[in-house]
Amino acid sequence: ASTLKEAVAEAIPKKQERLKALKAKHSNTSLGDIKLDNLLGGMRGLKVMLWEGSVLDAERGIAFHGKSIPDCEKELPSAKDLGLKGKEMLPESMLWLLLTGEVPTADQVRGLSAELASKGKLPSYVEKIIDSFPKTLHPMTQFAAATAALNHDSAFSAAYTKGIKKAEYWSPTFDDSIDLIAKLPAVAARIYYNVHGKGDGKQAIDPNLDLIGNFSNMLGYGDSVGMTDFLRLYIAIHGDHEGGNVSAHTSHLVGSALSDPFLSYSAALLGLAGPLHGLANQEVLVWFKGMQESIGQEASDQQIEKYLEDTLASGRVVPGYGHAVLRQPDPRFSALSRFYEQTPELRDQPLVKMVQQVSKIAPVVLGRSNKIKNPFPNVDAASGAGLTAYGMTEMNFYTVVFGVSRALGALPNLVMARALGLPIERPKSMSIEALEKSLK
Ligand code: NMX
Ligand code: MLT
Repeated sequence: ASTLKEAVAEAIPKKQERLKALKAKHSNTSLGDIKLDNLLGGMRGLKVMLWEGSVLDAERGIAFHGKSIPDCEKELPSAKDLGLKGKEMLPESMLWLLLTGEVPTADQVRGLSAELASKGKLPSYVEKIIDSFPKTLHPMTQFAAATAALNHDSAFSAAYTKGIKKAEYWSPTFDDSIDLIAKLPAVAARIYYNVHGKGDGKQAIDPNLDLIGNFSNMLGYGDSVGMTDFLRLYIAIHGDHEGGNVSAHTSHLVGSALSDPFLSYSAALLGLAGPLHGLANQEVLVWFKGMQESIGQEASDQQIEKYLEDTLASGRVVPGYGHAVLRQPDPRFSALSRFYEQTPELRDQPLVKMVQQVSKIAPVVLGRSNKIKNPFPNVDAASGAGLTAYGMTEMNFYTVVFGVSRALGALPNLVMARALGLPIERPKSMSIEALEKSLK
């Protein structure tokens, strides 16, 4: 296949066959029973959703079609492989892997980058919508609203109105998904310019650059190879975290009503904007700032320990720590830490040093609580420090960067859900009275 769409078209019949075989043999096989704890505990652990891109293991962390982050770093075409400045894997490579299960060649990635660049410019009505938002409106609210507004030109919506057959749904869903992934950097950069005055607000998209090379230019960091490469790594590893997390699940749920990819992903962004989910990367910086103001930049381990204890005692969460599934340090945290250690200009940055220091103390303090199931750092504990060190100090923009990334996983799932003909999601809910009666 030379294009991603051709590769997806080749992958789909095989998936359909495998699913058909599973259904024929196992439609009534149990995948586990449901306890009251599952119903009241946010459905933790219930296997109730099909999601192809990645699987999260509590101990080993995320695997994208079976590949760990270090595997991806070794195997996926990188900036260097495409002759670009930098060396990190490209989010386009990750997108290809997530959609097809295959590692693309450098040429395939180059073609995909060019396609994304050709579709990256925003229609002027969306620019006007973004420009009309008050600077004080949170960037994530702006991001979700602008993303929803892009559905004006949805190929899926138009095809559905014309009466497209169910077997063909995946094709305009794919077209919308690529269109949206191409435009998210421009939406984000326009918001950054309006709210924080950085970048030049224009969408000068270079057809020979990768998605993140262009994103970095639009944000005003194009001269920094370090920042551009950091963004590539950041956006590649935040792309997918199986299907049950709030943003991914939201896009799946909303998409199951056949809402188009723009609407489905807008809804996902609104979930990502919550402090227990994507906004945690902003919260971490707020927490760090509070700590620096209270105990200073050169705080001792004992002072940090006390600050962590005080946070817990005040009834707040320590942002960047804990996880609903993981029971070990998040390999995405480790990947970012490795990047910091291997990058001389970052290694000694005060915030980077503090991230590393806190990551050794917090697990001990959180581990003393008998209710916190995972005392280890998640990705959000590390991600803001790199952005800050490269000059992006505006922490209310961090979740937008996460939001540019999560589309890489959420949108392929929508394509696959339509290719596999998955139905509208509609679980059963129970009232207390109904539970009392059925559990007597
Ligand atoms: N600080 C303080 N308390 C915590 C923390 C933490 N970092 N993590 C869990 N707990 C508490 C949790 O609030 C709950 O308390 P209660 O019973 O009083 O409601 C108790 O420990 C049990 O929670 P868990 O079963 O360990 O975690 P759960 O699966 O419910 O939640 C998170 C997972 C990620 C929401 C939770 O660990 C948290 O709030 N962490 C801080 C926010 C954060 O970093 N979120 C980012 C997640 C990654 N992402 O990018 O989305
Ligand atoms: C994510 O990346 O979505 C978070 O780690 C949250 C999760 O997986 O539950």
